[in-house]
Amino acid sequence: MATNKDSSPTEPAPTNTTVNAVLDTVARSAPDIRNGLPGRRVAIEGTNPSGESQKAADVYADELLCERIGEIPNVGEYASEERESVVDVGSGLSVCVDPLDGSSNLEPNAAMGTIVAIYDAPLPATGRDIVAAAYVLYGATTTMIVALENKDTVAEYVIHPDGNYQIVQGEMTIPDGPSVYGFGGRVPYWVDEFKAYVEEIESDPGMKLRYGGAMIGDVNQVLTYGGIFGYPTLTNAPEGKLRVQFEGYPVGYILETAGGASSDGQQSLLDVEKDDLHARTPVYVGNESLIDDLESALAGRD
Ligand code: FDP
Repeated sequence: MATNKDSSPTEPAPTNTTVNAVLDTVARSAPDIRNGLPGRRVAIEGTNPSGESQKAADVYADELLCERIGEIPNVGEYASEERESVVDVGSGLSVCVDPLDGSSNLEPNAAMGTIVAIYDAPLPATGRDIVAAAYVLYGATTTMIVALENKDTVAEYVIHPDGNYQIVQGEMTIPDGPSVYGFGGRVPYWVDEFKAYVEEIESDPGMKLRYGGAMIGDVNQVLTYGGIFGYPTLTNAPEGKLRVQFEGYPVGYILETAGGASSDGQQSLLDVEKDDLHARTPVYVGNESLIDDLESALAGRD
């Protein structure tokens, strides 16, 4: 692993340059990840740190991103959902990656994503340490959604097969007038207050179910059409399934930057504080009015 030879302890790290380099690397790596999927759909022995089975593609995407991001000057730490510990790659910003979000969609050949969160703090960081977040969506085309600290809008890029990319929307905001919803977890394990909330959503004739089983695909539906996505607290898993550092903070940051809201059921996802790198949290993102209603509904819990 290359270390950061360019940084000097006496000079502040050029944050914008580093953030841009990380995002550029992720975008240019997306076709390599996509091209690496055929033949890597099989499960391999062992599990990731959260106890979930890994596909060969999960490990491939992680190793590729670790090597490339680790070479970027002023990146200090790299962490991924697929490895137990933080990798020390120099000094500077910390980068958290979910290399292949929704990899159980590999076999049915449905959408997946790559998520990246950049923090100006050692890991595990807080949601308020985030300086940029992005996700690649491997759908019918490959796109990338980017939210930056120094801008208050979200941009969408199309990534071409050669790794070049171009902006298609510079100021993407979540539309008013929500129309889609999708919630994960087995329904029998939803808490009663959440079930009642979902019934309200379903009774709205303007709302349609959109659930594809990969968070990034489902979140992008919400960012595109307006609505709500949630992977909720469950009676058998109060913290839900999704990971704070790798999934909760970046999607919360992106949806909030796009004018929407995020929540763990009580507060913004960006205010969730966990000490463990692989800690989980319930995740709800969408239009502010829907997130407000959700928090009110869950406030009724014992
Ligand atoms: P996957 O396990 O396929 O990687 O965080 C992982 C994730 O997918 C999310 O992308 C997705 O929203 C969720 O898990 C799906 O979980 P369920 O199968 O329980 O719905």
